Amino acid sequence: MKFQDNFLWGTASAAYQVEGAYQDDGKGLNVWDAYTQEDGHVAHSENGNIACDHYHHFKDDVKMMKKMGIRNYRFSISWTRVLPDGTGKVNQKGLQFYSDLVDELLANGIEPLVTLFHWDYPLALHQKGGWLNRDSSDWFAEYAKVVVDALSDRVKYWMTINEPQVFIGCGYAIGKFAPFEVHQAHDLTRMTHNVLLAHGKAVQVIRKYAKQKPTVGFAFATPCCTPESNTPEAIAEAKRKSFAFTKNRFPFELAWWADPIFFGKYPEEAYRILGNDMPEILEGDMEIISQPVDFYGVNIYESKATETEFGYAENAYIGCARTQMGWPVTPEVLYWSPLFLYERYQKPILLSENGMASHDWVQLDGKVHDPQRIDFMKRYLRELYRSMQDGAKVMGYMYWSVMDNFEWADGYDKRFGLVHVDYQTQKRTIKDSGYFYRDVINTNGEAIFS
Ligand code: GCO
Repeated sequence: MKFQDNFLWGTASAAYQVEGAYQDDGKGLNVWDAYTQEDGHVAHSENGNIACDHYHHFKDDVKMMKKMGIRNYRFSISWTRVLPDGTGKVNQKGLQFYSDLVDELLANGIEPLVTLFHWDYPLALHQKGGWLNRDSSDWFAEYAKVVVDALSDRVKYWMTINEPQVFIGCGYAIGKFAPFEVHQAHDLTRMTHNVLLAHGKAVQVIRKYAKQKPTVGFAFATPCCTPESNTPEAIAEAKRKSFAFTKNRFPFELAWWADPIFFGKYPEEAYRILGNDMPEILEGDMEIISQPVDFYGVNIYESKATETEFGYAENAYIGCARTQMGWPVTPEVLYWSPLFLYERYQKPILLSENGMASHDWVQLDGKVHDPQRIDFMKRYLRELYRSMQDGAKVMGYMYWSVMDNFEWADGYDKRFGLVHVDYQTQKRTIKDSGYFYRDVINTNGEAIFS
């Protein structure tokens, strides 16, 4: 039992979570840089100033990936490393870092997958209104062009934005992520519309200026519900809930963000529920937003099996295995979610993130034994395999994350990596799961069945 020959086996990271070097070589500040200097936003008042110092360790980090047999690496570009003010002047040294990283990856037989935006929004643009400003999509398109010009001779795979549900939801609705603001629906819908325009314009830029045929998508979060039983009714209900638009969940929904891209319109229920809070849609907007993409990138960690219209039925997971994040271990989500997404949007799925945080440490023998993560990967990947057998078209799987890193509001406590990072010394130690993943990749999936 193997995955298809061209299956993309990889791992993922994001600039702010790993790079550090937050003021080096002309980099401008982003909202995470700026606002996490204030205490109280992040656990232990930590920030990403240094993080894994990947900016200075990238060569060793790529060697480490090679040692784990990694074939694909999804990383993001820090917008303000490339354009310190978000637009205008290009910082050649910042651009060079990504060019060198791409070269290093390719020289080690690792295919790069680039995410243009993974939440580190330029401070200078935030001060001009950020995503509320109708010009924000043009700012993003300008940035996208700079990156595409510099890297597309070597980079084929592109993701525009990562989890808009989460950076708008956590950043501007509930104030948990930078810039730690709380806005009402009227603003949030406008931000959404500008983010979607930015996505669409970036797709246009990539298609127009890429130096080789690009494969373009995004990486979305997904509130995916799984059925409580295998009856047709339970399956239909899980599907309905997965794509439902509810006032309560807004703006964390799936269809709110994906329907405009694939169907050129917001969900019907959104008009009914949001009324006058719906964004202003100018002529031509929906055409820009619904530029064809090549794949549906999705980050999936857990099922929202019991989520109701009114929130979470907490007791449904009593005693259930949970990761260090407190997320229930629900591998069946990798069976149902790709099937539901593929059926609705008819695009190949890229698992752009999946993984777990656990209480890992370097043990007395100098190794990191993380059997839970190995078990987690087996269980989730077996379900993914089953999903593909039953018709979901899946291009690849990117384990989150290549190494332990800065987990946003949770700081450094939560360890998602295949590689352990000692933040005092920057020493890396490949965990048992990193070696297990090497076997998975080398056997094209067979190792998950042993
Ligand atoms: C996200 C982000 C990652 C997180 C990961 C674990 O999707 O939330 O892409 O940056 O670190 O998902 O929470």
